[in-house]
Amino acid sequence: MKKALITGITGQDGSYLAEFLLEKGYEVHGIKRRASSFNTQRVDHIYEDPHVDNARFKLHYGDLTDTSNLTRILQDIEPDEVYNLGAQSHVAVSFEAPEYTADVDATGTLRLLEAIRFLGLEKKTRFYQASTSELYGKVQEIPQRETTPFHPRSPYAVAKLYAYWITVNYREAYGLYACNGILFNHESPRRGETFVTRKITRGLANIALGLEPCLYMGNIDSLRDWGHAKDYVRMQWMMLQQDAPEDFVIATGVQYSVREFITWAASDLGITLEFKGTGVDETAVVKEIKGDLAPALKPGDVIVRIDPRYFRPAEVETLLGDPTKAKEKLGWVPEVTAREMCREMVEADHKAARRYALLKEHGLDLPVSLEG
Ligand code: NDP
Ligand code: GDR
Repeated sequence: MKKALITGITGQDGSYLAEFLLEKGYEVHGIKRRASSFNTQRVDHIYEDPHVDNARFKLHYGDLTDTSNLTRILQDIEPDEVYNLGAQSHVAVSFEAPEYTADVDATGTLRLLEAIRFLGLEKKTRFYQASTSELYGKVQEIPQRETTPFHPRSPYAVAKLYAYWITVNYREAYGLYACNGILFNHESPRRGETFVTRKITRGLANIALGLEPCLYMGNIDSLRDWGHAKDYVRMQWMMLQQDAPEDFVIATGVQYSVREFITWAASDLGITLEFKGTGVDETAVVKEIKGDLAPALKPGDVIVRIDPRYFRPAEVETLLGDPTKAKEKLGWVPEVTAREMCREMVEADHKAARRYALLKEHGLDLPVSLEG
């Protein structure tokens, strides 16, 4: 039975990848951080009681900032595959916590690679690095492919640039089977609540049911190439099953604006929006409502406003990937479009909002965070 170790198993991708590998028959080990309250919601449904014989899903306490801890876990498991998905993954937060982001995202990757080498596992263990389209930053070529030069625009992207090159370096210097997946934005109902797509689907669902008054956004002209996380974790595994390690761009090849995503999400709630004004004074106003998904709203309500605090000190305005290499060499094609994914996310968030609304109706109020 193959063994995999996933850092970042409690995150969006980690949870889908763990499900995927369990279905493939792997023994799946994950590193989770100690937190003051439960942080395993995304993997609770696949958790197995460690007292049960032949449990194939195992969690270990650890942190990418802790070398001895990583080394010990690798020594105990001797995994066939390591998926390094753990990261301080929020671009805006990386401007607030640049040093921590570098420690986890850049040095953390080095710690893992060096532990593999130190333990003499470089001929056994294959390594996947969660690289990112943020490396392209101020884009030099449209669309972006494996050969497009990098120009990172945030402490997050600069940290990931180090992680990208140290992965290449360990492949070239020590013959490690190590690959970078240069993944463009991918989302799902499990996406963290402060990333833009989830902020929109969750925010609008809450507003539709009267749980929040308004959604405050940053740069809604930003363009992204959005795919579905389930499609993208499949590709992470495929990259480690080749004869020789290579780096791949994973994207859909289609780009939309944040504004379009807001329009879709509203439309999935039966709301037609009209954007009015410009710049920081721009708002989105309810023009028409169909169906019964948005009982708290009426035409004329302002439900989206711009708040400059969500602007970034340096923005990545446009990203569009060219996944030709992944298609030609690995036969990978994304199955879910951004439009379909938006609908799935709205449905999940509307269901959760209905649950909150019902609890509220019965006097069991729950806090609805407006942070994003
Ligand atoms: P998430 O933010 O959902 O998950 C990040 C994971 O990393 C969580 O499990 C988190 O733990 C863990 N983590 C954070 N800090 C540490 C640390 N110090 N030590 C150990 N683990 C830590 O990210 P995604 O699932 O969306 O992304 C997975 C990876 O892919 C990340 O590296 C991200 O940068 C990268 N990426 C993501 C893309 C996307 O569009 N989703 C695109 C390209 C790259 P906890 O739950 O405790 O916070
Ligand atoms: P990104 O994702 O920065 O591309 O990084 P995010 O969803 O945070 O932002 C996408 C774009 O939307 C704009 N935006 C806003 N973003 C947030 N979070 N909140 C807002 O209110 C808002 N308004 C507009 C942003 O400015 C940006 O242009 C994600 C992460 O998953 C990274 O880890 C990953 O590497 C990249 O995708 C690829």
